[in-house]
Amino acid sequence: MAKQAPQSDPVQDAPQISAPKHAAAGVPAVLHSLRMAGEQMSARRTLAVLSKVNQPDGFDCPGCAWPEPGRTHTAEFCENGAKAVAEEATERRITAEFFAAHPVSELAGRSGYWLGQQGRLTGPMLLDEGSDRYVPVSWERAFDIVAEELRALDTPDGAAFYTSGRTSNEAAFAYQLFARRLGTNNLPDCSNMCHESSGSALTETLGVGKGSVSLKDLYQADLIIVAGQNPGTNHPRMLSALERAKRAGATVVSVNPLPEAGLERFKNPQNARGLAANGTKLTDLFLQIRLGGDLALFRALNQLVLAAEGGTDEAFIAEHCHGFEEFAAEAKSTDRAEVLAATGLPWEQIEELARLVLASKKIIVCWAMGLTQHRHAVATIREVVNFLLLRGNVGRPGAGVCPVRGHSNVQGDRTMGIFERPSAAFLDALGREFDFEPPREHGLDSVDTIRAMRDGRVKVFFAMGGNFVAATPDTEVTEAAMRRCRLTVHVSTKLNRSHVVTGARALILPTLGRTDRDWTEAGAQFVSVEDSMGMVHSSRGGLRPPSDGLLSEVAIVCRLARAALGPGDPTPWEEFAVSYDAVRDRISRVVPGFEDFNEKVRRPGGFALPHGPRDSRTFPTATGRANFTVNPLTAPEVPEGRLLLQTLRSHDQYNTTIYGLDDRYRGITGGRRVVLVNPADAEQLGLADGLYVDLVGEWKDGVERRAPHFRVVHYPVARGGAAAYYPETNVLVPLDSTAEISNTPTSKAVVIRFEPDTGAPVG
Ligand SMILES: Nc1nc2c(c(=O)[nH]1)N[C@H]1C(S)=C(S)[C@@H](COP(=O)(O)OP(=O)(O)OC[C@H]3O[C@@H](n4cnc5c(=O)[nH]c(N)nc54)[C@H](O)[C@@H]3O)O[C@H]1N2
Ligand SMILES: Nc1nc2c(c(=O)[nH]1)N[C@H]1C(S)=C(S)[C@@H](COP(=O)(O)OP(=O)(O)OC[C@H]3O[C@@H](n4cnc5c(=O)[nH]c(N)nc54)[C@H](O)[C@@H]3O)O[C@H]1N2
Ligand SMILES: [Mo]
Repeated sequence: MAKQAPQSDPVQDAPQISAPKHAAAGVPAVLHSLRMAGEQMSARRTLAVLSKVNQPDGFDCPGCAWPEPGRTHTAEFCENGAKAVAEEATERRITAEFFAAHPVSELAGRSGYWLGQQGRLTGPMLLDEGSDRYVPVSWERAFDIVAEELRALDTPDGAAFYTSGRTSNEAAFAYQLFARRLGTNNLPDCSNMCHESSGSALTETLGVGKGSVSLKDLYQADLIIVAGQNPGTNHPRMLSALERAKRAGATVVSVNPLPEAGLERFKNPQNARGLAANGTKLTDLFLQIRLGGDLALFRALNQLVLAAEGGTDEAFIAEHCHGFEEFAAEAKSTDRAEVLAATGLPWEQIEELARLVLASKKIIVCWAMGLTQHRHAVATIREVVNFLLLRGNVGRPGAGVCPVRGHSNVQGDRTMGIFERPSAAFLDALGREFDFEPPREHGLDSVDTIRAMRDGRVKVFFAMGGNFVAATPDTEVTEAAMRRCRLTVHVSTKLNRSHVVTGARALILPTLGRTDRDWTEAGAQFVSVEDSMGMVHSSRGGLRPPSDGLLSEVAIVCRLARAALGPGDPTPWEEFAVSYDAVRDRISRVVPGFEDFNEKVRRPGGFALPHGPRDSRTFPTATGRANFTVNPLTAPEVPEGRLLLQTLRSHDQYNTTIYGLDDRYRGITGGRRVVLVNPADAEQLGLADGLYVDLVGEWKDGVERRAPHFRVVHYPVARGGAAAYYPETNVLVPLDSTAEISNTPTSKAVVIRFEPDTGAPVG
């Protein structure tokens, strides 16, 4: 029997606080994930689906982008992967009756959690102009509506095509081809809000905007620095890799304003040590840095390495690098007082880390949103690259850059051409293969898309997955921008906020997820994905789809393309829709590294994409060498009486999808409207633990941004900073507050003040 979703909105925000934990995973994690799965589906289905996660004949976990170890394992998933699977494989269903019973105006008052809990979408739905209810619509009519609205635009640039990072390589390739055939590079994606800063910094310095290490490198490293990342929650399988690295002798350093439980100690539920004892201590040195202090930290480290006798790899620098002299002059001038102020760290700790660095031959730096979502994020990551280049830690085993990607195929989508600023080489190859002239003018990223919708320049918004209005900054501005559109369309698996904040007309196009079987006239199809370390492999779902009314993402793109481009378009969309091999053949001729794609993707475990810096120390940069860069020391400025807020994830959510209200490791349950403040700052600001306050954003545009009704929690965060969950706090992130160069919203650096709880409605 289908599982029933709760009818009333269960979110009663009443946070309960207990002491933070000091270890991650272990048996409670396993039990928790099984309980969550049990709420969504039968025990038989749970077993059937979980036995196929990350197995060679199964599907790629829709959770994070952390790679799978080569050999197969009895269970190659984690607690949060199991939650991601259960969320998708749920037996709950949303039918036409649901939409008949719930007008959009009512759904707009529901929490994101409630919307997500209603189950899988089962048929295409249309919200017509002036109507308050979604009604069923045929696929043909739905595609015709999109085609009509696209044709009504003055220019193809009046449309934007967003992608979230779960979309397969095959769907992504077809999707970008469609957009470019139509004539626009408006291909914003979630990466714009995520690792864009990493891509910008790495492309400039190393020539490839991706990580340069494999799992094997991690196991061989002497020193692993994990900065601005919470793997215990967001990449739990990384903990097994760190555990293995530690057993092989690695030292692990974590740099974070919060003592995250997952990094402190790990109880691996898959081995005896994890089941019985206290688990493995992961972090050898914890640097509790101030928000945004990482640039200063790496500058100080570089200064110390430069000052140490034999500290640098001179041969590597001479042979492979460019710009060393200018960089070194700047780094040597680093002012200690500025470093201490920016990092909040004792100088002895920085020296201790420098000693570890000088004692290590092979170093890897891992990072995620704690580094990428700051105003000076690109400069910070460039300085990380300087740090690694100094001692030759790029392009040899056990060493390199490791930006840990978020969505399970966000890296692959970019490889497939989901990018508003494609390279000329990519466009040339695409144009050659499909015999057309792709648009050359750069398109809009996520932030610029919001501006364009706000200003009436973009009138059709199309999303391949994701939850754009909830994931983007400045919620009120973004929602108003969406409402100005002529048409908003979402290809989705589950209901979310973006379906109920719409343009004049709106469409929901339900699609197959990773866990679903995908059959076409040509037989069983599979798709492919690329993980955070550049490994490409196949993914094949096995479950019966939630309804017969669903199309795959590939089929949706192809049928839409035909409707919009007309019968005269020479692209074989009909063939692509039924045979993903046909799409892969084209990819193999357009995207470097995908030669013989159809053969290589069928190898168990898949194949590795080439990576010049990693494979042969060749650097496809503007200078043809690895570039040192000069990054003036800056840090966020916070006026008296204010704190800097970072917006982060709880243990019980996947981005805007809320699984539950249990942030177990941080000891916060039963509610999400909490703000974590250091007790010493709290005392100065008169913020008693348990007090309810409004968070008020301060930004130079003078606009008041208010997030009402947050419970103050005294928590060991670094001084001067505060932390609260995303997406509840996105209302506070100004649209125009973005990172230099990458244009990524500064979600980890929002200046706030605290005001008494006004009782304003919680949005
Ligand atoms: N279960 C689960 N898994 C996920 C996701 C999810 O929501 N749930 N999301 C996926 C996605 S799309 C992504 S991008 C990743 C995100 O993975 P993370 O980047 O780990 O996610 P955040 O919760 O944003 O955590 C940021 C971490 O950086 C720290 N931090 C914040 N500011 C700074 C700073 O200035 N300096 C330093 N050194 N540290 C800082 C925070 O304290 C926190 O530990 O996870 C992916 N995996
Ligand atoms: N304040 C703040 N804002 C942030 C961040 C932050 O740290 N702080 N992090 C940013 C980051 S790193 C990211 S990546 C973005 C995330 O932004 P998005 O990727 O846009 O958001 P998600 O919440 O991951 O999207 C969830 C929705 O995707 C749909 N979905 C799930 N699986 C599939 C599928 O297989 N196919 C299709 N078509 N749809 C599917 C479901 O309908 C679900 O509701 O948010 C960013 N926003
Ligand atoms: Mo992300």
